Order: sequence, then structure tokens, then C-alpha cells
Amino acid sequence: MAEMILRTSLTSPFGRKPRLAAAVLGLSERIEVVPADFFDEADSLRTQNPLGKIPTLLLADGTALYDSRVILEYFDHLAGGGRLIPAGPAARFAALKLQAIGDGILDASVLRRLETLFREAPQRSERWLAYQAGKMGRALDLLDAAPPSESDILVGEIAVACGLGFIDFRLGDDWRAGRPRLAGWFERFAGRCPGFDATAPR
Ligand SMILES: N[C@@H](CCC(=O)N[C@@H](CS)C(=O)NCC(=O)O)C(=O)O
Repeated sequence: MAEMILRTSLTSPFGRKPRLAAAVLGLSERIEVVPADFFDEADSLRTQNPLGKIPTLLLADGTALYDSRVILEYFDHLAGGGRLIPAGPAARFAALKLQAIGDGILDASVLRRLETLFREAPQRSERWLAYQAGKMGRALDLLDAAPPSESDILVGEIAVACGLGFIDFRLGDDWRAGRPRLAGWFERFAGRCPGFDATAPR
């Protein structure tokens, strides 16, 4: 039995963050992914995490860790520290801020996805969808103006890559148009990041 259990779905972009991080740090063998369905009232996820959200990481002693940011920090600790979250303040806060941008793109993407999934056209709020799309557009512009690292794979790069991957998978926005620098960064990241293909949403 694996040492840790990761409750997630294979489509969850937030769940992809720890799956990618584990691949980057060489921890994948120590983690078993056990699918979770947050809509299923009978799924033990709600007893493991009162928020009923994925990803949730279960440790051998029964401790549950969430959310994705906490899990990534825990993996970094297991790997000796400073591998995903640098210790020095300048690099540390830059990495955490980039993670916040990537997570923010994901938050807005998930809200857009749920709005279209749950509300038929008459109830659907185009204003809400545009509001969320505005956040994504501004964040993507910022990333195009200053793309993430070409060599590091820290929490920020992981979060941004999961965000871009999810847009492609679920929203189908043409985010690459007018953002060649970010598009190029993502393509190169996909080629150099361990576990990128294996963790692709499906
Ligand atoms: N801030 C959380 C967000 C996690 C999240 O929103 N996960 C989604 C799936 S991608 C979820 O569990 N949604 C179900 C719900 O919110 O009830 C994290 O970083 O882990």
C-alpha cells in the first residue's frame, strides 16, 4: 500500500498540481491516487475534508491535508525543502505570487465551467462569465509580458501550467492568440516537465 493517498479526479486542474509536483520531486511512487467525486454525498471525501474539495491528501497516520497549496508545501518538505518553494524571501514570494496567479486563473476557469455546466442558457449569467473571463485575460496578459522561468519548476510554474492546461481541456479559449511568449513558454514547459503528459486531464 502506498504511503499517501491523493483524493482527486483525473480531470481536476487543482488535483493536477500535486500530481505534477510529485513527478517533479520523484515522489509519485509513494502516492496512490484514489478517485474522488465531490458531487457524491456518499464519497468519503466529505469526511476527509469538510469542504468536500479535491485535492485532499491522506497521510499514513490518518491526517488529511488540503488544499493544493498546502499539499505542494508538504511535498516540498518531504523532498528536503526549497525544491518547489525557495527559502530566500525574494524568490519565495515571487514563487508564491506566481502560484496565486495560476490558482486565480484556475478559480475563474472552474467558476466559468460550473456556470455553463449547471445553468441552462436562460439562467446563465453572461455578466458573471465575462467578469471571470476578465480576470483570466488580465492574468494571462501579465504572464505573456513576463513569462515564468524557462529552467525552474516551482509552485508558480506548476500552477500556471495546470491553469493553461485546463483552459485547453475544458474552456477551449484561444488564449494563445496575441500571447506568443506565454504560448511558447507553455510548449517548452510541456516538453521539459516530468509527468506533464502522464498528468494531463482526461
Ligand atoms: N483552493 C483549492 C481549490 C480546489 C478546488 O476548487 N477544487 C475543485 C475541483 S477542480 C473542487 O473540489 N470543487 C468542488 C467544490 O468546490 O465543491 C485548492 O487549491 O486545492
